[in-house]
Amino acid sequence: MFSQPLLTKLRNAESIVAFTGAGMSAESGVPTFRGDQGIWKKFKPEELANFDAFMRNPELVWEWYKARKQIIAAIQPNPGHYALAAMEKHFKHVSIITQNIDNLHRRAGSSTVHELHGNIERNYCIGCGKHYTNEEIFQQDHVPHCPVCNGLIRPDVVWFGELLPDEEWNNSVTAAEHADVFFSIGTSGVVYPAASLPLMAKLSGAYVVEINLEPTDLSQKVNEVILGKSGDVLPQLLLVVKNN
Ligand code: BV8
Ligand code: ZN
Repeated sequence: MFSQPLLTKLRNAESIVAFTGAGMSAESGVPTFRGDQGIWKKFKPEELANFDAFMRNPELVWEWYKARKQIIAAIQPNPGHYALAAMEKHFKHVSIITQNIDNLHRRAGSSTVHELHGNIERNYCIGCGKHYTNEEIFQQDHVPHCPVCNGLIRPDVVWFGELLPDEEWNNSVTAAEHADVFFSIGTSGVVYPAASLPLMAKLSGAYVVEINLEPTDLSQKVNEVILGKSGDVLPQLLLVVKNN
């Protein structure tokens, strides 16, 4: 499953980066975006995951995010998440750069996680910026409002047309540029600027490996493609690293 060049790169590597998308959490029960039961099947991204849609119809957007919060609160990280967390014992630097808002990498024990698109466990008031937990907003039925300024509360995620959080983006670019081996895991690589990171890493000399159920737009541009479920491939990779 793993080529000799990859094993050699891993043997001499100090910095490993895992860039993850919805496919990383699929085996935990989080619907992917573009898969057949994908959540985008029912709703188009521009309809829900953008600020104008929220201001136009906050009920609809909140109904959708509350449903996703409940799904994510009821699931666990999968063996893929735990394998990436365990990699920290075998390399000097292991960075997770994720497009996922499900907090599963942290829950699996990864210590360096750059959340490019936010985190569904956080919320904030668009009026005064005050932060609220899911527990606090679930006390309010319908659309949660800020008890301080009565502003609308929104999930702390990045919507289409919104800039990514500076610190998360800058830390992700730095990690990509210093990676010895860069894994692109369970992402279709269609949403920017996140999708530009694997090539940024390759241009900086990283050995770039794609792990996905099927080929993507990225497959032609990386050094190695491993077709399979991340929940199967990553634990096997950890075993190889342990004995490498
Ligand atoms: C911005 C949070 C500046 C919210 C998300 C350049 C070119 C074209 C368009 C643009 C561009 N630059 C900017 C844009 C616009 C836009 C964009 O990229 N549009 C796309 C659709 C073309 N980008 C933005 O708006 C970004 N902001 O650029 O600001 C700006 C401002 C004004 C005007 C212009 C620019 C903000 C983007 C962030 C949006 N927020 N999420 C929420 O979740 O509710 S994006 C969301 O969708 C995810 O975070 C993720 O990024 C994306 C979904 O992609 P994936 O995670 O890859 O999931 P997908 O289902 O597609 O694929 C899953 C893969 O896994 C598949 O390949 C499958 O085969 C595989 N798989 C499945 N199971 C498994 C598996 N693999 C392994 N194992 C398994 N078990
Ligand atoms: Zn407020």
